[in-house]
Order: sequence, then structure tokens, then C-alpha cells
Amino acid sequence: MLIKKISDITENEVTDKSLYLSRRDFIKRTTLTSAALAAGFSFIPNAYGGLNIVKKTNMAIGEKVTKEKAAKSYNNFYEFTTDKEDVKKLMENFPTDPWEIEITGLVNKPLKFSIDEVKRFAGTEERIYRLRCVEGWSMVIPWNGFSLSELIKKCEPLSTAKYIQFVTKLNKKHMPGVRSNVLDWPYIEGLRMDEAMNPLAMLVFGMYGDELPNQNGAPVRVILPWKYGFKSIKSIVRIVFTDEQPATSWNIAAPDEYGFYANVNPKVDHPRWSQARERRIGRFGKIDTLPFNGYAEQVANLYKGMDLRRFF
Ligand SMILES: Nc1nc2c(c(=O)[nH]1)N[C@H]1C(S)=C(S)[C@@H](COP(=O)(O)O)O[C@H]1N2
Ligand SMILES: [Mo]
Repeated sequence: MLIKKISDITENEVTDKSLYLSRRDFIKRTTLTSAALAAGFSFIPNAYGGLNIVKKTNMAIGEKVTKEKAAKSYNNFYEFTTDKEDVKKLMENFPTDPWEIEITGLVNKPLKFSIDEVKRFAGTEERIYRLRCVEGWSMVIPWNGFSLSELIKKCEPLSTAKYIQFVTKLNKKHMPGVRSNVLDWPYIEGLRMDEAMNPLAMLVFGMYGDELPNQNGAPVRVILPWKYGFKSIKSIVRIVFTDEQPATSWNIAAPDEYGFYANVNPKVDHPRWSQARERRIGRFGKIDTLPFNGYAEQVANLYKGMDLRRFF
């Protein structure tokens, strides 16, 4: 068997089911064996960090992963505060257990799942993705979870379901930020169904091999690496399948500044600042922003024939 380094694993393999299965078995066995040897145990419940990772994909090849500490202490979570460095502390007592995700709207069976049930829908992967905030900074983060499509398939959406809406928990007692009217609460986001089904779209419950910290959206969020960070909604409690384009918090707040699509696009500036370059957290200077944040090959076809200036 040919053993590839993580850096050799290409994006194509996100969709390659046969490779996925063999790699999954392979990684499971090797991590167990080497970990077992190192620890001197015959039984290792979790092979890596707190999560059992069965597949690794690097979608930011050649780039340094952002320091874990930085990724976990510089956060946008407006329900708590607009100060990125204060989110973590303000969320210390945010209750995330028990937690249910409710699926409603245009589905065969409206369902409720606990987080533990959701985690068993597919093998937990690690995917290194760039995350580009609309404010002009970015990080490279190893996320843990699996394709959002795995959850969608479980819900059997009707053929009339053309969009999917996500809703963040609203907990007034624990969320001091919702006293401000900077956004409409709860925080809501949405995707077109084909965007949500794209293999890059990820349902995330961990990062750096461990459970998602509160400040990064515990217990479950989505990560959409080709879109500006505000689309990657945190701490989700409800998913609604609809036949109409759903409203989104940032679009309601400032429709001229934040569109529904929010695909990373260096050629379309935000009305108040350029989007051509970005500041990678932990690096000096700025780097060029890439169309679709570098994931054009995987997602550009979703927007064929669309005027990306109009549908920003
Ligand atoms: N519910 C909710 N989700 C949210 C936000 C928020 O304020 N509330 N901020 C978004 C923005 S602007 C960004 S850049 C990312 C930041 O994710 P991170 O803190 O894990 O890096 O989360 C997004 N998801
Ligand atoms: Mo952001």
C-alpha cells in the first residue's frame, strides 16, 4: 500500500469514496497501533486528542497552521461581545450540554438529534481549511467533523427544499451581547441547497483534535471555507429546509455590505474597505486574497453564469 503524507493528500479525495474508505481503515489501524505501543496500552479509546480522527485532508497545503492558542482566543461571536479577545472569557460558563439540533421545514421527517447522535453519522475527519473573515484577517485551522451533506442526507429533504437555514441558540441569560441591537437575534444564516451539499461544506464539532471550545462555536457549527467567516455560523440549534432564500443576520443589518452569498472575492470590495489582501494571523505583512479563498476548483461551478458583483 502506498502511504501518502498528509501534505500529499489532495482535495479530490474529499469526494473519493473508495479512497476514503481504505484510508479510513488504514489510519484507524496505524494510529491505534502506534499510540498503543507508545502508551504501552492495548486499548486506546481516542487515538488523537479527544476525538477519533479517521481521515486527514490538508486544504491549505504549504501553509502554516495557525497557532492553536490564537485560533481559540481571537474570536467573533457577537452574542457575547464585539471584542474578539473577550469572547473566550465571557463564554466560560456557557452551557452546551445537553444540546439538541432540531431539523424542520421541508423534510420527510422533522427530527431532533443530540450532539452525540449527530457525531455518529459519519467518521470524524480533520480538514485543514483557510478561514477568511470579511474584516480582513484569516487563519489556517484544522477542523474536526464531516461533510454537512452527511447530516442533510439523514433528514431526507423534500425535492422542494432549495435552501437551508441555520439558527444559533439564543440564551439571553448567558449572552450579554444580545442586549445590543447590532444584529437581529438569534443569529441566522443560510445556504442554497447545492452549496450545502458541496463536499467542502463542513459540519464541525472539533478543532485541533479536540472538542470545539465554546468560543469557536460549541457544540456544533458549520465551516464554509470559500465564504467570508460570518457565514460559518456557530452553536447551531435549528436547521430549517425552505423553498425560499432565507434571511441572514448580517444581510438584515447591512444589506449593502453583506450579501447572501458572501463568497470570498478579492475583486469585489466591501463598501468600506478593500478585500484584495488579508492579514494572516501570526504572520507579518499581508498576502493576496484568493477567489473563493483558494477553493475555486471545488466551488466555482456552483456560481456559473452568475454576476458575482450583483450576487456578492
Ligand atoms: N452565532 C454566531 N456565529 C458566528 C459569528 C457570530 O457572531 N455569531 N461570527 C462569525 C464570524 S464574523 C466569523 S469570522 C467566524 C469566526 O469563527 P472563529 O471564532 O471560530 O474563528 O464565526 C462566525 N460565526
Ligand atoms: Mo468574520
